[in-house]
Amino acid sequence: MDSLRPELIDFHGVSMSHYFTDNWENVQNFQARPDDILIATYPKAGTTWVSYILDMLYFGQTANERLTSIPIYDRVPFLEICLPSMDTGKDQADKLTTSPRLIKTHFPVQFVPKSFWEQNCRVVYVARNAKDNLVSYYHFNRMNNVQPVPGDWSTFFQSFMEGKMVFGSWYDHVNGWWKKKQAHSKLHYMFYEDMIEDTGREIDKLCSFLGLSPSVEEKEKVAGGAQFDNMKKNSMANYSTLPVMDFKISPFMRKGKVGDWKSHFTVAQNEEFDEDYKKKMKDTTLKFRNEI
Ligand code: PPS
Repeated sequence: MDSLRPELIDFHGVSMSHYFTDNWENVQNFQARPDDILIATYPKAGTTWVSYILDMLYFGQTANERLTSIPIYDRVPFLEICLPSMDTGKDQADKLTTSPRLIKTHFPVQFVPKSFWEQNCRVVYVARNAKDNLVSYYHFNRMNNVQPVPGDWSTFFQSFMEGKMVFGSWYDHVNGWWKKKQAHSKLHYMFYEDMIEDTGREIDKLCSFLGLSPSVEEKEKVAGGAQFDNMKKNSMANYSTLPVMDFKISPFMRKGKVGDWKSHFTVAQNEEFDEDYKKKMKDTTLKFRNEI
């Protein structure tokens, strides 16, 4: 499996791995439809959680078989992914028969295929505080054989601050999408921490953005199914069916918490991180919560 591990490359000024750039031309030419919904995130910010919620909101009532037999990564294709001996995410998205189509991307905003903007599609962006995002990404790279070798914790910690991660700098990503929100009214920018604090409230906000009005029972069903413990034991949501991941090293549904960074950062690392963070985030109105 180690032979699958890619190197980081510089791609149009963003650190990437070839698994997400090999299909670049086709992905850029992807034809979005006006009712497509793009779920955009920096890796490990809560993509699967929000994908699962949207999928349940749209199809949870009508398509029981979908929930019990199709893994979330097939229900919500990952647009730019291009792995050996698997359908590309772009082909998977093209083959979707649902309406709307739910499509996942980790692209920084400038890489998103232009048809999503031309078609004025709805976009849901999920952001997570940098410290927990870093920790989650570290464990993900340890267990996922199609991610670069993470190195030890302190190496990974430095690389994160330098933006040397697949999909580039967290700082550029969250800020790039935040700026886009000012220009594109159909972009719902949400936070992992808010979801942890009050999932029901965040589902309500999502529904109002999407123009959905589920019954109280439907909403409770969605919120219940999307609870961490339930998703963790649901083989259609927990990625246990994907062979490139080694759950013996770390599970995909790992902790699902705000503040786990405290059990990873040393005091010195925390100070270094905060100082660097202030510089990188000085010009933005975007605010994160590292604890709730
Ligand atoms: S990926 O690979 O980028 O698509 O990963 P992504 O889904 O964005 O992020 C994975 C992290 O989200 C946590 N997660 C959840 N937290 C709370 N509740 C629910 N239901 C939930 N589902 C996924 C998951 O555990 C990963 O975070 P960590 O901190 O590693 O546990």
